[in-house]
Amino acid sequence: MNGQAVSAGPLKLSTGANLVLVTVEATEDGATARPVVEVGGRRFGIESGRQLGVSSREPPRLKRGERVELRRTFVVGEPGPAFFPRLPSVYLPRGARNLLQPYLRVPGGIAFERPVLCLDLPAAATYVAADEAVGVAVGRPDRHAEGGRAVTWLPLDGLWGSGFELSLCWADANGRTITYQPAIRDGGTCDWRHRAARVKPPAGAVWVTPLIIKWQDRGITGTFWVDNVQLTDLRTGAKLLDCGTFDEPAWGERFAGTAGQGAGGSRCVKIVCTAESAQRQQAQWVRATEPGRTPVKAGEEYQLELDVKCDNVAEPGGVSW
Ligand SMILES: [Ca+2]
Repeated sequence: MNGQAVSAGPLKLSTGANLVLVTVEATEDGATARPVVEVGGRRFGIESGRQLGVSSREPPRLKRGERVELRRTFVVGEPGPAFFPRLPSVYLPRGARNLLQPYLRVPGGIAFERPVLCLDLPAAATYVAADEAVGVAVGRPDRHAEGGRAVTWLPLDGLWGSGFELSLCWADANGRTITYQPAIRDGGTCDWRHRAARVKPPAGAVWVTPLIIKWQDRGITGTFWVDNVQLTDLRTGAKLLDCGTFDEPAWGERFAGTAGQGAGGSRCVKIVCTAESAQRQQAQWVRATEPGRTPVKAGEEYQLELDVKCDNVAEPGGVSW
């Protein structure tokens, strides 16, 4: 546990991330391993990353002498009173629908695999629907009654890490910056994955320029790769960026892109954040020429897309959502 050998039996979890790693060796052919950790009266399988009884995934059958390593991370929040509401009991009108906004602190440096949110309510209250406006995609709910409680497991398909950011720099008619809008964030460790976000220009914006950035003063470390950045006008379907693959001739010789490591062996942007550069800003504008701004219209909606890959991208403070 957390790199230290411990005996089987009660484990003491500390505040923050607790990595439980179990090494299993099969003593006969066809053996399976299903280690279990019980936390707060709930049993969690180490192998599946989900609560037992929820996942139908079967543990692998092992050959005699075969060894496997199974692991799972438990994150324990800071002890203290509930953030909201600061009441021992909350009364809700019968028949009412109420919006519950969880504030979950996602520790930096943890690569989440299939995170699931457990919503444990009194039997009189049931989960209705998820509002994805907060930027987290919620998968199909798995609901069941459990000891007079209504328990719902919600797969969080879009709980991303942080450290990499695609920021949109919006500018007015004079080219003056109005704001930098964080549009897509990612982190942890992941192979190439496609990310998309819908955005609208803020008041007064007539230009936009995407910026790939690792912000300064946040202690961010790790390496990320970015490719195929595109901005689409959702009304007309027009693709607005002409330099988002980083392979376009317009980039010229002076562009320090990384050849051969992008999608399909193409050129991409690679940013390496070391401990020495952790407090420095590292960034790349998505524009092949100056000023390279893209015109936008007020009131229109745009889709921003990109491919990103991360290797151990960690932001010590993590992110909340
Ligand atoms: Ca490329």
